[in-house]
Amino acid sequence: NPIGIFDSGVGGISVLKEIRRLLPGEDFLYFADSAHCPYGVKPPENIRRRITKITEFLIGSGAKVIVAACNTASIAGLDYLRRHFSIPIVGMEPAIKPAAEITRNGKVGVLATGVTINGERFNSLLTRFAGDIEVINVPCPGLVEQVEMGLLNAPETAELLHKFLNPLIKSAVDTVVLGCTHYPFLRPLVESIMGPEVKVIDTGCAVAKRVHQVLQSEDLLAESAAIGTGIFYTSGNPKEVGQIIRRLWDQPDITVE
Ligand code: DGN
Repeated sequence: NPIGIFDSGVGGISVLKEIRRLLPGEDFLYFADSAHCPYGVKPPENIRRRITKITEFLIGSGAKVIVAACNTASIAGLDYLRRHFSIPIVGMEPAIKPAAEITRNGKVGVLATGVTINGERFNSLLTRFAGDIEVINVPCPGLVEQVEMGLLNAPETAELLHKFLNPLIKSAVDTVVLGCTHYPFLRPLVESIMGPEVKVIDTGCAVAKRVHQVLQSEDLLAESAAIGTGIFYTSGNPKEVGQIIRRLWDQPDITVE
């Protein structure tokens, strides 16, 4: 059976890539909720309603595990999903713990959506892991939309990023957390603005490892040695969204429905 993975849009593909790298034999179903993107400015109840529908769809299509490849959805509704569905659900969380471990000057910047930064789960992450570290949170409205349009390197995207990164440069952070699954696609731009001394981290790889652990412990790992199959679904226009998906998921032969 496939891994079911979803995001408000195409951002979760950054997580899917890590899962494919670690578990190439697994089939997947990816759901991009493009018609309701961005989640980052919506009331948490609306987000919970959407992700419940999507999870039902993925389970109905045979998913053996669900990956909420969206920090916003995980902050707003992971506990909720876990209460409502009995199959394993893996979620995202901004990389506060690793950032606290690697920072040398005790100053960390977090880029995420407003819902994530204001979420209770995020607050408890800070309480648990940030300790004495100074964490500067920057909500980044508009950035998800740039990625959804495939504008990974456009001047307007760079301009927006300059604006969001400016407070982090001023505070001299040495670590930047990409707390939204869309942002790893902007990593080259973030790195070039912050300079080589600053570490830029996300949790895609850790989440892939967690998926592996969960599948292993539930005895659900794919047995075939062949590369797994994948289907992309979108609540938006399959043609338009398909174009961006093909750019971000640079493997041939994909289906977008
Ligand atoms: N990819 C989502 C996240 O990780 O938070 C973006 C949410 C959104 O749609 N704004």
